[in-house]
Amino acid sequence: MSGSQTPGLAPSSADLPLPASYGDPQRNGLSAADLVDGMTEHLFYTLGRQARGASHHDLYMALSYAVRDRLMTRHLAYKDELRRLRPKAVAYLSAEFLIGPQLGNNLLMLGIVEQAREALRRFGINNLDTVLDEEEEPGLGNGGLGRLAACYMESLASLEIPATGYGIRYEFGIFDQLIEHGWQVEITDGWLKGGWPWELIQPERSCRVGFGGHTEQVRDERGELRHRWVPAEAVIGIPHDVPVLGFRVNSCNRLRLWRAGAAEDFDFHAFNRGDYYGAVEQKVGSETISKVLYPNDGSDAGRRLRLRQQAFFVSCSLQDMLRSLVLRGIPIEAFADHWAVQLNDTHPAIAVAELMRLLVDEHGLGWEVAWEITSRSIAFTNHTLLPEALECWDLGLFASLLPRHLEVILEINHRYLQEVRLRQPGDNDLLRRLSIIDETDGKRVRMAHLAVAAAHRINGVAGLHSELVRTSLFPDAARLWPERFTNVTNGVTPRRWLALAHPDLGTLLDEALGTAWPAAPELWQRLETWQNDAAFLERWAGAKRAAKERLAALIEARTGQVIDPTSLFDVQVKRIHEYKRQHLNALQLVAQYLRLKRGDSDGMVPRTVIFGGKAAPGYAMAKLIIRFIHGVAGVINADPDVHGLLKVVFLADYNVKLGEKVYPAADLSEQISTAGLEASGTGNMKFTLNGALTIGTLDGANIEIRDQVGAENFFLFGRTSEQIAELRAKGQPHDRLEAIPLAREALDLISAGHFSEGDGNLFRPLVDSIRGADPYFLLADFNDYLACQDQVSRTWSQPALWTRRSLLNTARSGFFSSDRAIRQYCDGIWGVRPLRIAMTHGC
Ligand code: NBG
Repeated sequence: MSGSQTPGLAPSSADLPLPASYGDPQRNGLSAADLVDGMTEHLFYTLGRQARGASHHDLYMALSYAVRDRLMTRHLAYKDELRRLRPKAVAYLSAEFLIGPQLGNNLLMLGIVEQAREALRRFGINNLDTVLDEEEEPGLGNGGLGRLAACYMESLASLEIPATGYGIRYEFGIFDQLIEHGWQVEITDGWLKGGWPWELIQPERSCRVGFGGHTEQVRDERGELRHRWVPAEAVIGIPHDVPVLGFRVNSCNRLRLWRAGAAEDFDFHAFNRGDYYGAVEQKVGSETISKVLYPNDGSDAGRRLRLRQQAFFVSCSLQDMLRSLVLRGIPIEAFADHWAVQLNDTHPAIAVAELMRLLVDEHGLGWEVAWEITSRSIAFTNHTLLPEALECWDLGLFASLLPRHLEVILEINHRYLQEVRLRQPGDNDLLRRLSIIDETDGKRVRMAHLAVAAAHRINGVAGLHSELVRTSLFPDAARLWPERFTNVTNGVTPRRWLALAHPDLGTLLDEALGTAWPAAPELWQRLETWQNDAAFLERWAGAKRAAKERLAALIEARTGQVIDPTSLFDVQVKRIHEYKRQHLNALQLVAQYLRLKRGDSDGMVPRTVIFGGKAAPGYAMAKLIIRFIHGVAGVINADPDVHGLLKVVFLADYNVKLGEKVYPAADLSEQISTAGLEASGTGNMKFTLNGALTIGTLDGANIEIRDQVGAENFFLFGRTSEQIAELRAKGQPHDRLEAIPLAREALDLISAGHFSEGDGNLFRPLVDSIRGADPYFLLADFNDYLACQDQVSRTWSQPALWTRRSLLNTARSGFFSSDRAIRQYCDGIWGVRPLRIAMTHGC
């Protein structure tokens, strides 16, 4: 398209100037001296500072800008290649991207950590971490699902797969957690306050999205009846792009996050009437769409706004994809050959209706052609079986905000159910179960059903979960269209979660395996060669000890608690939820405490039990669990009888940044969810990668972790998902507490107020839930859990054995690299291939 001109843009011509570094790795300035030059320029011109007197934050900003320049060189060269070769690309649609701090990661990706260290020394800084610590975490997600999206974006770039991540640029991300008197307090997360150097605003790529209004039918120029939507309101989506570079490759994708703005900043009609506040009102209303990330508390508050958020980012993203075809001269009919659209859970499921609307109403395609394109391009990942997390929208609310989308959905449903009738005539119950519109309790649109009706592939995120998706979540659809259902077990990126987070172990791996290991997990198995080599095991243990010392220092700085880095670090970090059973862990601690009080410390080893995680603000029981952990910690930590055998720590405000400190330091990973309820888990993989041993149930990806690392290197306990299902169906025995004396005593002690300064009522809801219906089966697994913890202690008392098992966990965790998962998506779902670019000058 050389020489062509888009209105308002400069002509694209080979004669126009390019930066000297463009497309040229040799002139790309990756030396320390180049970084110093870049930083100096940015300090001076971008930040308006002299190098003399620059603060740590200034230096963080300057280094980030200098690094971003180097990403841009690659990003623009990659974009040129995409424009030229027009390959198929992935569009990963997700309401959450928990990307974590960017600077350290991008230094690692570019391979310039040492150069950055040296550059900073020129500014009088001897410790890179002091500058890295300046970065505010972009908290654009709740937990696992959002972090998975970030790992996948990184792997896509590292595997050189063209991809865009589409989401929302929330002004306020997940709340910051404070702990006051043992209770969680939520603080607004102002991550943008100090400026965030990683995004580039692209106003000329803005999109317009409608809401409300009515629909009408009009005849087009060929006399055909067409639907037209006349929205009452329009909002503008403005792209904020974050470059995503792959590991030691030149492909640099992007995360395109949409910020909402008013279609017209200022309503002059209102202003001319003298109504200044009315004039800015619409602007304020539109901007609220991208203000805040919803914590997943299932509350009704703001449901309307949440639906607006979803429709907003999905519409902008699909318009953007369609525009990319137009710009590259590709016919709209070829959409599915150029875009693989992945729906990360149901939040973007409205894409099914929006793509149909855009293709039929705006681009004039026939319904059947549009449907074929939609279902060929869209695939859907389910991330949970918990009913409260499966989104449904009240029909009235839906109609008032998205009247045309509702018509489209009703038409999809009508045709879908016709197809079902043909396959299985006369089964009205089946139709009711499959219908996208749920009519059991007022009419509601079931977003998961919409996604299932359209998607050519539907996957769960671990073996057991995908099986349950087939057999219990969508059994009818899976019976009618078995070929559409598949599994892709989650993965995590070994770059951030090992190379970056655990530099000591990274150095050891560099020496043992060569520096390619972060992108070549098949090499990790070679570690087994050293499993009986005392000197190597000593170095392995040394790396772990270094990480533990760092975490101990951080805990002391944050909480004032002094912990012993030689004790067993027993860690449970994740969102607080009853199904994840942090309260099983805490109850077990009460039982251990009772044992110790009786002088029964046989076989116990010094342990530091570390918790971390946020509770959804509206989830009272989860917040009470946090309070309970603090109550138990307070008593145990203050009791001299415990003799240094037990210490309990709660790390406030758990996030990606803190995770990078915690995973490398863990000896034991607690993965103790009620079997059948954790879809996969990804924290479990990060621990394994870092050489922690797991104590866990047969749930989610724990099953595959155990298969990979070997049963003898995994502490297994608890009922299976079938046994839990059976117990759930036939009810649990009433006298079950009789068989678990330690649990009964522990519950009595809690009820007596021993962990709540004598207040017997404080933890009553928790105790009543366990003593009563015990919906998460703590008691069913309690004895087994306790016995398994004893086995952990016995193994810990044989340090050489423990270290050997730690090494085997890392050596055998290659399967859990997100590269493997992304390859599976590429081959089995998306049909996309890598696009390599070798950067040469002027490409
Ligand atoms: C979470 C599951 C985890 C899983 C992640 C990523 C949601 C809705 N689900 O088990 O609870 O690891 O998704 O797939 O956040």
